[in-house]
Amino acid sequence: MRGRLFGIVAVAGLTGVAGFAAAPVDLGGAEWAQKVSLKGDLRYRYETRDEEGKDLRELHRLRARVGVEGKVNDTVKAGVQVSSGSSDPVSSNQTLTDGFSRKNLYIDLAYIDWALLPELSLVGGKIKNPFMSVSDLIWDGDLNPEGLALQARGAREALDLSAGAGYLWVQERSGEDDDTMLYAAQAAVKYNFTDEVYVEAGGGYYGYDEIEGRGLIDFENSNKSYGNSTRKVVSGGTTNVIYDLKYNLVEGFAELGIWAGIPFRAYGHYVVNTEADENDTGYQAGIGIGKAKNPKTYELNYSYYDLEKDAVVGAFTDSDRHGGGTDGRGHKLQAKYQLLKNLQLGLTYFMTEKTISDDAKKHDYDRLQLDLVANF
Ligand SMILES: [Ca+2]
Ligand SMILES: [Ca+2]
Repeated sequence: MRGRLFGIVAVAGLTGVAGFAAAPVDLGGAEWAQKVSLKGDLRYRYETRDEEGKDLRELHRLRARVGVEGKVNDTVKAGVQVSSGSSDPVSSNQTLTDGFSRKNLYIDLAYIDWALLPELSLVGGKIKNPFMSVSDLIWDGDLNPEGLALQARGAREALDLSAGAGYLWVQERSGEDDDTMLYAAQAAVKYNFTDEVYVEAGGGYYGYDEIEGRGLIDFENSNKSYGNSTRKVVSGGTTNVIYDLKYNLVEGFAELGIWAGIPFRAYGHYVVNTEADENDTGYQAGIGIGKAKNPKTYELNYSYYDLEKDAVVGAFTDSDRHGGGTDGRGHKLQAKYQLLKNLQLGLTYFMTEKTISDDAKKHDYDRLQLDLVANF
C-alpha cells in the first residue's frame, strides 16, 4: 500500500515536472514582481497627553499604511498608498474607539514620477513632500502635498547638490485668482569631507498665494487656525473666521554628520515669515546618535524648538508637540530600539509649552508616546 502510494506520488511528480518542462506556462509573476513593489507599515501606539488645566488623556492608536509603486516604463513610476486615519493632512492615526466599528481608509499618496533627465524628475499628484528637511519645524512628516514638483539631484566630486520647486494646490475656489496656492523653491548642498564627515546646508522659500483674508485651512471645519492669527468677518447673518496675515516663509538649515562606529548628527533649522511683524520666527536644534535599523541597534534623539504663532502655516506643521500647530516651544526626547528584523520599539516624550504668545494663557503640555512599529 505504502509502495503503491509512493509510486502514484512519484508518477504524479514526474508528470508534473515533465508537463512543466514541455509546456511552460508563464504567468508573468517574475516580471510583475520586478515592476511592482508593495510595502506597508503598522504602528501600535500608547499615548498620554498631560495638558495643564485638563484631565490626563490616555489612548491607544493605530497607523496602517499600504503602498504600491509600479514601474510604468524606463523613466516613469506611478504609486498609490492608502492609510488609516481621517482626512487630517498631518496625521494618519486612528484612535481605538467607537465600539469596535470598522475604520476608514484614505488616499495617502497617488502620484506619477517622471525622470525627465537622469538628474531631474517631475512629480505630480498627491505626492511625498518634495522638500528635504533636517527637522519637522515647518512640515509634519505625515504631510503629502498636492500638485506638481520638480526635483533635481546631482553629485560633483565631494559635493551632493539637490534642488526642488513646487507648484502646489492648497485650496481650489471658483473665482479668478481665488485659489490658495503654495509656490516653493529650495536648494541644498552637502559637502563630504571624508566618508565619515559631511556638512549639509540649504535654504528655501515658501510663498502662499491668497491665504490672508481667506477661510481657515481646517479639515475639521471647526474654525481651528492651529495657532495662527485670525480675524472675524460678518456677512449677513454669518460670522466667518479668516487668516489675518500673509505667509511667505524663508528657511535656512544646516546639518553636520559624523560616523564614528555609529552615526552622529547635529542640526539647526530656522524659519521666518517675512509677512508678519511679530511672532514671526521659528527654530529647532537637535542632536541624534545611532540608527535603529538592524536587530538590537538603537538611536537617541533630542531637540528643542520654539515656533512662534505666525512663523509658519499651523495646519501643516508637526501634529504632536504641544498638541500640534504653531505657538509653542519645548523639548522632544526620543529613543528607538530595533527589537527584531522589521520590528521597532520607540519612546517619545514631549515636554512643551503651549500658547506662548500670550503670557496669561501660556500653559504646559506634555505628551508621551510608546510605539511598536512593524514594516513589511
Ligand atoms: Ca503627524
Ligand atoms: Ca479655481
